[in-house]
Amino acid sequence: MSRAVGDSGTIVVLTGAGISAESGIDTFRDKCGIWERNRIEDVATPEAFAKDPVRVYEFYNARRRALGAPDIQPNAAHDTLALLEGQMPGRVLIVTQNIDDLHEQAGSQNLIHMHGELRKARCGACGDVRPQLDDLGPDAVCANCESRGAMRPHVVWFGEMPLEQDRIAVALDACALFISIGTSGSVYPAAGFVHDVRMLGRAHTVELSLEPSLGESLFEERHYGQASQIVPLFIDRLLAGETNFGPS
Ligand code: BJW
Repeated sequence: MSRAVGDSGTIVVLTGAGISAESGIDTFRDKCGIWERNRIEDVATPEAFAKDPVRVYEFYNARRRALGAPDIQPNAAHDTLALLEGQMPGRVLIVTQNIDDLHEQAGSQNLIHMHGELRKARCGACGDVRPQLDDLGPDAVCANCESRGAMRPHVVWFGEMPLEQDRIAVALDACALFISIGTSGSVYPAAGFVHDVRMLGRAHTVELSLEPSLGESLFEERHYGQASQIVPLFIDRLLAGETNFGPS
């Protein structure tokens, strides 16, 4: 039986790099994306960090510095999702694959960073996670356990377990509406969420992106264009009650 979003149904929004593209943050797999300039094996695996930590530190330091530029601001898609949460308190969860903090800057509060956060560092020895606004390097000392050289970017590399999977699974299980925004659908487990939701058969599934993802055919509703345009359009319709996702 499907659930109506209009009364008490919950919404899970999965976001990817595409939602931040118009804010000036590079995507990974588009033309001129991050993986065209860097090999994953060199910068985004635990093995890369073990082999050449300085290179990996510098990869993330450069991205952290870029994120701090004054012109990097949330765009209308981030803003609209924060507005949606404000209009439907307690009923919207954003699960972002992004390590930028543009959702927070826009005002979203119920948010999971499943691939970590660029502005945090984690101690590999004790697991302590702290804000990290400056460059990180091999001499950093953990403020909790005082280990030297164990601090790493608080990000999830290939082969590592994404964060808060249990909480995400509960939310996917309960949701009435699943919206995927600006992700290519190439990285698991996020790429499999739409399949998980469809298997349960209770939620309406929507893809909003610049172009069809690898999982395109699993979405019941699809709209393609710039996130700053298509996300506000879709959310406006949702808030106006102009969408009908099934009987309540
Ligand atoms: C716009 C737009 C605009 C542009 N408007 N749209 C099952 C099957 C096969 C493989 C696996 C599997 N399960 C696990 C794996 C292995 C692996 C994996 O998925 N490999 C694939 C390559 C096949 N997954 C993992 O290793 C994950 N871990 C895991 O599964 O653990 C299980 C485990 C079990 C037991 C023990 C241990 C572990 C971890 C994945 C970590 C991914 N990390 C990265 C880097 C994070 C830090 C960083 O940022 O550096 O996360 S990789 C990178 O890809 C980053 C992103 O979050 C992620 C997804 O990318 P995203 O967001 O989709 O970006 P793009 O560039 O791909 O797409 C952008 C989209 O936006 C495009 O579609 C554009 O069209 C669109 N767009 N402009 C709207 N203006």
